[in-house]
Amino acid sequence: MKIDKEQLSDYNKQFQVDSSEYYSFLANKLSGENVDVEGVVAKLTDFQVAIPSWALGAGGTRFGRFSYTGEPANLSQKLEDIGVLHALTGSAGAVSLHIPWDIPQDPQAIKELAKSLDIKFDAMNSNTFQDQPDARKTYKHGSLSAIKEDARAYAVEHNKEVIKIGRELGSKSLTVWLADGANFPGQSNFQTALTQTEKSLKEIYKDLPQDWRMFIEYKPYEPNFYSTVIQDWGTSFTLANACGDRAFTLVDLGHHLPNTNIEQIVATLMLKGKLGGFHFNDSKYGDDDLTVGSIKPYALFLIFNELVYGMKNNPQNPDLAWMIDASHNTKDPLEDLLQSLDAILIAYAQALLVDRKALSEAQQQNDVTRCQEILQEAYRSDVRPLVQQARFKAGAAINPLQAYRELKIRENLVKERGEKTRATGL
Ligand SMILES: [Mn+2]
Repeated sequence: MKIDKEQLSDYNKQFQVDSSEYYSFLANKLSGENVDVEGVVAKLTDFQVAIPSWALGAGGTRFGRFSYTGEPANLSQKLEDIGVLHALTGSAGAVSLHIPWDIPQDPQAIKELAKSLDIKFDAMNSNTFQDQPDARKTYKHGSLSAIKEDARAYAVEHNKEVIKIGRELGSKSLTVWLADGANFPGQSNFQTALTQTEKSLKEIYKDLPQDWRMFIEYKPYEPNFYSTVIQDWGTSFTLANACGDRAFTLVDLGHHLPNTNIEQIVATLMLKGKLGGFHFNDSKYGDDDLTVGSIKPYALFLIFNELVYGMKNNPQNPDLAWMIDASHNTKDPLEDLLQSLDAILIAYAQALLVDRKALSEAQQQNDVTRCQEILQEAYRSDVRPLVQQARFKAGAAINPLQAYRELKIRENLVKERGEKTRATGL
């Protein structure tokens, strides 16, 4: 199903007056505080987040999966779902494909469909964390770090294949996340595993086209519970440096131990020009993959505060690849993604409002109270009118979630696809 602009502009009419009064009030207030309001809105309009192809269906846990009705049954339908999200929000203009779950059978047709929906192909994701039915080698004891040479070679070959598929589609980056690790002490030699991983990544890197980037994701535990080969940002950073200029660290919000200072990691990596990608989600305990901003919105704001600072002050760091990496066990996946997109833009808008000059002065004077107040002043601002204005300017829905429900999108998808379709994925 496709939403046309006219349908949305008709739908928006009922809110326009309210929304613009609300916006004018805030814009006046912020202009009085020397905020370039139009500049902020333009940045919000430009901000695009990739939707991963595995997030359009219901997720699951190791205890099971409950499908949602009207799930996309193939890649074209997944792109159509992202098209719906993009039409409603104006900020979901990219897809991140997972191989082999979403190998395009007809790359040209998929490219054309994506183009018609204004969707770009962001980072390609390889998968060496599970065996496929036709697998010739097993990843049971690791992939890029495996002690067996043939398993390593098989995993390297898979990543090269992913690059090949990505090239056909116009993607420019590869994300590598490894499940490799150990469940028990003594099971693997840490130094050997890291050495093998570095060798394997270098092999993949050799195959990386000149205009491509490689992102190395880290995670402290799960599915292995004693150790993970790429456990933290420092390990990823070391590997990225070993590979070369086009290899970067990727930060996934859920891939940290509780209370890790993620904003400081972001700042360090951007200073060193090595932050390549960013995966959004939220968590209470571990890699919970909950809706962005649903548990720790202040932490999200503090992270965005460093991202905004880095985007302005660190030309040595490339543009970032943004993606939502969440899972939806109980909610409608599209509603969940709309909530995440909203939370991302709200945190970004709040971070754009931080008075950096005043903050720097307060830091110079060691005025700790003032420093805290400056950040909280921005965080406590209701920036929703700015986000709504950005959407309105992009021809999207002022209130995407409400529009999604009132336009009965899920009901229409069920009518088109049936109750029992099931998205590919875990
Ligand atoms: Mn991730």
